Amino acid sequence: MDIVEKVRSGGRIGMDDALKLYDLDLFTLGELADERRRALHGKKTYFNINRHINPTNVCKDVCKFCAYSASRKNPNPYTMPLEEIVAIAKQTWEKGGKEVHIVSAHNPDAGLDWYLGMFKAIKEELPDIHIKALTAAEINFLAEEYGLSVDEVIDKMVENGVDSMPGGGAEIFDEGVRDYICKGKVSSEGWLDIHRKWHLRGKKSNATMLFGHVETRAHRIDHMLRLRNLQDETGGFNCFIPLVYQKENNYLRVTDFPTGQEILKTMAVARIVLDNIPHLKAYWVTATINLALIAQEYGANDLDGTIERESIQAAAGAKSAHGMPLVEFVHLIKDSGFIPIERDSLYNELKVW
Ligand code: V47
Repeated sequence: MDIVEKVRSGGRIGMDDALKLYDLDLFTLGELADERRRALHGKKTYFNINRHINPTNVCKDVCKFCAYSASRKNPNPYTMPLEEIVAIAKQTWEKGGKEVHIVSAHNPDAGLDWYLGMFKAIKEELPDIHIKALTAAEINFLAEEYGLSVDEVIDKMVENGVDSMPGGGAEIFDEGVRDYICKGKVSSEGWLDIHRKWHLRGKKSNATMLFGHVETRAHRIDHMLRLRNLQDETGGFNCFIPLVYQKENNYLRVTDFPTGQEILKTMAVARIVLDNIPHLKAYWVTATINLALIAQEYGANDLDGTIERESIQAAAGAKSAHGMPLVEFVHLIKDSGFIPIERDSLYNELKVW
């Protein structure tokens, strides 16, 4: 059976077949991914009204791709006081935002109470806001720094009001690439195990993949297959988010960046390989809004949200420092032929725009 027939018959795609998918022409591959997307979601494109908060950029780790950490090329260390974080969450809620997405660096001076207290303080003021916070890399850092087990950190997250986990810190699971780009950070097995433990509590999370730097297509597929295996076990991933590497102000020397075609192919392959993860996010911050809109025809059914402010990828060159106005966002989705669906953080539909 050729690869096109195999996908159409619903067969599971392994490494060799996924490499063959990449070798298809873009339009055939796009059609296959779009068939999968339409079967799952029709023409719906999901987004949420959210705010990213990055409360500290002081980091003990030294990931080569990172332009955000204050110890690298960004010379402005900051750690927000709890009141500032709560004030941002309040502004978000007053403007109709339903989610705060909180991701920090690994700051050894901030203290466990600061890391967890911010969630409690937000929930005391805003009991109904959804807190998506703490990547597996941060959880691993907190466990190591404060002599706790991962389960103990997770207990504290739940007690303090974290609702779901973002997908950051996954980077690329292949150990050789991982050692080269972010040695010392949570291991691939560690990342997967933290999500496994979170899912076993009945909680949901996302998964990212940082691509377009030194990895090969096979490394990307290996990354997807490891996620698919865990998803078979737990069913706890809501969404997969391929993050396109941003090249400015960091120490990762890359000369060969992915073309728009390669980015769209990666989206399409992800939609087909990850047959058990319901949502595929084209994260406009790193893919650019134009390519994210086209990615809707290559398997993507989620565009993240209005974001408002973002500091991690903006430091590396992404045009995300000031988010995206809601009305413009909705019009862009409609004008590209899709139905904008405002969702909550767990993909319940809130409004058809
Ligand atoms: O893990 C760091 C990435 C991630 C760069 O769960 C970079 O819904 C590109 O995880 N170029 C954090 N990316 C952001 C993240 C995320 C984003 C949006 C939605 C969700 C979700 C999660 O940012 C890190 C890292 O992979 N990152 N530096 C860079 N130069």
